[in-house]
Amino acid sequence: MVPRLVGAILSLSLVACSAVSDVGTDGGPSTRDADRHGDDRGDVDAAGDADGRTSSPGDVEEDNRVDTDMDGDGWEEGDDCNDLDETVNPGALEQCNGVDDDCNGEIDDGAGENWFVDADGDSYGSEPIGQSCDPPDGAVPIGGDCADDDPEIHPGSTVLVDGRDSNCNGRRDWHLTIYSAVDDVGELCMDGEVIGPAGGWVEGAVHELWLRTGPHAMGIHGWDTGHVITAAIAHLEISDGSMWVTDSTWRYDPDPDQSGVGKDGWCTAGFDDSGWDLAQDIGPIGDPNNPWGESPSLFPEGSPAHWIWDHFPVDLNTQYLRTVFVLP
Ligand SMILES: [Ca+2]
Ligand SMILES: [Ca+2]
Ligand SMILES: [Ca+2]
Ligand SMILES: [Ca+2]
Repeated sequence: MVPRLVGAILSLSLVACSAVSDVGTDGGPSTRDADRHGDDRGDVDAAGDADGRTSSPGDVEEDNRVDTDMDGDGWEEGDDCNDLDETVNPGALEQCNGVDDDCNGEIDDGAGENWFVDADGDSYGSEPIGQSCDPPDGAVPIGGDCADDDPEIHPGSTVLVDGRDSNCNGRRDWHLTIYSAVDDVGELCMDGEVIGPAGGWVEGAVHELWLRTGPHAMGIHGWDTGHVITAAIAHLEISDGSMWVTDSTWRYDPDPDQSGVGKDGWCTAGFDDSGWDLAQDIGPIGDPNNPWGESPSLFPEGSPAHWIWDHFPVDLNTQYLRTVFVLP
């Protein structure tokens, strides 16, 4: 109540003074100085509440009294639950400070962090459990754990978990096993990177690597040391049983000696291979009509992979074969 009394006394004293002088800047009675303060300002009763008193521009209430804003925060003392503290008023943001900052009658309400249950203790939560200044038991301030029963799986995880989305980015990790062979020699690439020799036709080669959900390109660059035949065979599989093998859907570069821009990115999924031709199927492993017998020996038993090549007889000493496959 003290601020209201001070305001009233102040206003009364101004009224008393104004009776002494009421002169405008032209020396005569002011036509503007309605409050008779003798200051020639356009003082008006802003609230229009007919209380006969001037006040600050904030006096907009029809309450017939002079409103005050002691702390200058724009909220008058009738609305400001602490008119001596400019950080406390109905427009303030509630903070975790033990004070009712926004004058709604509750302390620290709606302040603090959003908390999440973290069932597997990896510091990332799943289910939101609301906002508060103090963390509920076992809660963490970061959500996004797409597997809250596995501490190896959370946003930012660098652990690879076969068949799972280990870093919660919507893509699963897959461990691939790739069997390949080339007559005579060659190299294997995946998504633009050479991953190693493709293996010779007698045994072949086995490579293991990790890839994530989405499209990937695999390429085989092979060549024949005798300029007679170059052919290739490959078999990729993942733990859910999906497999991709060489067949007549693969494509080969009809102009394999072309280098430079024409070959840029040939082993990436985004490469436009519409100008490449479909490979020719020479038959599956073990086909008596092909020259390789049961080879290559490292391939899994019963592999449905087929030997493929670009054309026969080979009149160039090199071939590029590629395919794009999509991991689930
Ligand atoms: Ca105030
Ligand atoms: Ca509050
Ligand atoms: Ca967790
Ligand atoms: Ca987890």
